[in-house]
Amino acid sequence: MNTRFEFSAGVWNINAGEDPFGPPVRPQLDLATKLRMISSIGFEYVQFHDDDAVPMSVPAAYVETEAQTVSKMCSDLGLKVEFVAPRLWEDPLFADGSITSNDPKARLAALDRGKRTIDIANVLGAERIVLWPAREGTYVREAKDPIVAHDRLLGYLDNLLDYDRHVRLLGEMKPNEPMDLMYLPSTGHFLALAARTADPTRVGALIEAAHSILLGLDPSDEMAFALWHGKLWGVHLNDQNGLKFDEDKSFGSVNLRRAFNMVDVLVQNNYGANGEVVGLDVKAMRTQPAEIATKHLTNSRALVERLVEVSVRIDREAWRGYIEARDYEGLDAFILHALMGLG
Ligand code: XLS
Ligand code: MG
Repeated sequence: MNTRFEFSAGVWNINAGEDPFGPPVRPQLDLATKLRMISSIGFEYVQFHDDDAVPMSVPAAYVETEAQTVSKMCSDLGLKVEFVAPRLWEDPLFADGSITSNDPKARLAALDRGKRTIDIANVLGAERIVLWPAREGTYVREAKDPIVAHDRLLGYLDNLLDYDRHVRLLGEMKPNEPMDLMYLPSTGHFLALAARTADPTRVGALIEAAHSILLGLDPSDEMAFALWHGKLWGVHLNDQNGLKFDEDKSFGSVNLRRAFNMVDVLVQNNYGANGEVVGLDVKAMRTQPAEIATKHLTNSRALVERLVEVSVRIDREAWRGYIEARDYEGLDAFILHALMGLG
């Protein structure tokens, strides 16, 4: 069992509050300020998209030098880098997807970008590359050949595994948004693909709670499934109020019991024993004043830590007793009472 987690946040988790319906409401901050904020609230790790670390405008010959500058900024603040993720969804060239695009130019650009991401990660000291295949799906199903699409996804993983012999690839799957329908919508789909790669030992998963909820699944069961495979190499804890857009709400803010079950499965199965950390992919509300726009992160972390205490203190013998008696009504109330501090 692990009760001492290290925490990680993406630089995108400090933002100016823009959404698809409105412009920024807080000042746009530069990378150095965001890193200082993440470090000042006591987080041990930071996560980057490739262009958060090295903007795409930086010519190839200077990527390494620029990444070294970012690496120094992090180490000066005592921050370690958990992963780098290629942003394969923003460039207009990727409008129809990148890895599965019908346009060979887009597919080539996706591969170049994946390799560039690995180069950056190597300088930043991160062996994990997270793939959120945001546009690898369709707006209308007839637009792509699904068999070919899966071949392309497999080929992409194999190419990156071959490019760097140490890199680890973590699929972060999500069933929808921005596309209507995604290929490989769940962790299970991704792990089935991983098993067919040239080196399955270097392909695993990062599970985001909100994404599991969007699938209609219980995130703690999804995490348990990946743990059982030895493949849970990252998590994005957050919350989500039902089947709507990806809300990235503070951890536990919608469903405390669901949050407890996630923490409990991580604690009881020694998550973190191989260097895994707890990522919080949460978004500050648009209403939050700039001076206090890190509370979504600090509150989420505090909640994880409190739920770790619940997981440690809960009376496991009483819990087992309810199971043995097949008194699931009793177990139901027992868990609720524990979460209310009455247990
Ligand atoms: C979006 C994803 C994204 C990834 C990193 O839904 O959660 O933020 O975590 O690319
Ligand atoms: Mg995420």
